[in-house]
Amino acid sequence: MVRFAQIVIGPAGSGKSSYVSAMISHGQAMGRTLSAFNMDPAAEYFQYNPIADIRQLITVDDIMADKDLSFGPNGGLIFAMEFLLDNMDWFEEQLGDMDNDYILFDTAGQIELSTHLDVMQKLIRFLQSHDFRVVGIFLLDSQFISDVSKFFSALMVSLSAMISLEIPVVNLLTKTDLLDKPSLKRLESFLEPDSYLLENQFPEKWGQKYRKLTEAFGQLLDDYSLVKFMSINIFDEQCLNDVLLSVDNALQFDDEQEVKVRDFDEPLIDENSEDIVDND
Ligand SMILES: Nc1nc2c(ncn2[C@@H]2O[C@H](COP(=O)(O)OP(=O)(O)OP(=O)(O)O)[C@@H](O)[C@H]2O)c(=O)[nH]1
Ligand SMILES: [Mg+2]
Repeated sequence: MVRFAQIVIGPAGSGKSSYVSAMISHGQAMGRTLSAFNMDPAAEYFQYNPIADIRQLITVDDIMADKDLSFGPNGGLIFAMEFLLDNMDWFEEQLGDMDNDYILFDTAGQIELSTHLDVMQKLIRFLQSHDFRVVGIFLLDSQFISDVSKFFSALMVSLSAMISLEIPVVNLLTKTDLLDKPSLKRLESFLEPDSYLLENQFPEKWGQKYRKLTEAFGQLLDDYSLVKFMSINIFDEQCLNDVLLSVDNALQFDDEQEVKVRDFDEPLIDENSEDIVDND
């Protein structure tokens, strides 16, 4: 059995739930079945219809209302995710056991779940041990390109998530429908960030003070080409198609489909029986 998972991560408000919703509709339009699993215990609103929802197990509101626990929203979220890890039989039941299943996991905005806590890593290991091929989708609001130091810090978050999750990651710059023409043009140079971009775009003062750090980070990006972005406009079907293609590639989704088609076709190829029909 083989199944496919997209783990959608990214800072708060980067467009994770909107991406999941747009991808599900796009999949439907293409005749493909993509499903959504809501993994955000504090979610209030999303447009898709999930096959499973962590809020059926636990919500951050319930935790915050518990006087004995007395957690705020962030502590509450971490508590909820750890509660999930203690209840993996519930998670396993929700996943079902459908061969070739393709699930998008919509996660909470607290990126620390993927960077320096091991919650997401443990969930990914669990999925992998249950026949899932897993890819991370890291979303970043394209507004970040207007402030290079914010973009620089987001690159480090993406890199940190990639390293700690140990899965292939597709990085997406979201909400490009909101960019004007000059910003769209500027966006191009951010898709493959390298030392040249970092050196040339940094505000002079910051650049001088942290020049060595900037150079070292730029060198890392150049040497390993670790962080590349695609831009995504969720209102553009062609763009959704391009992104889905890249993600499918990372998951080696198509290889699996070809094998399945061949498996199915093989019994129909029977040259002898065609000869018999011709002779008749
Ligand atoms: N114009 C535009 N707005 C978007 C897009 N994606 C998301 N938004 C808006 O940005 C806001 C946040 O989007 P969400 O999809 O909820 O973002 P999220 O990452 O799931 O947010 P959290 O779960 O709170 O971390 C909402 O108001 C969306 O309508 C986009 O591609 N274009
Ligand atoms: Mg969301």
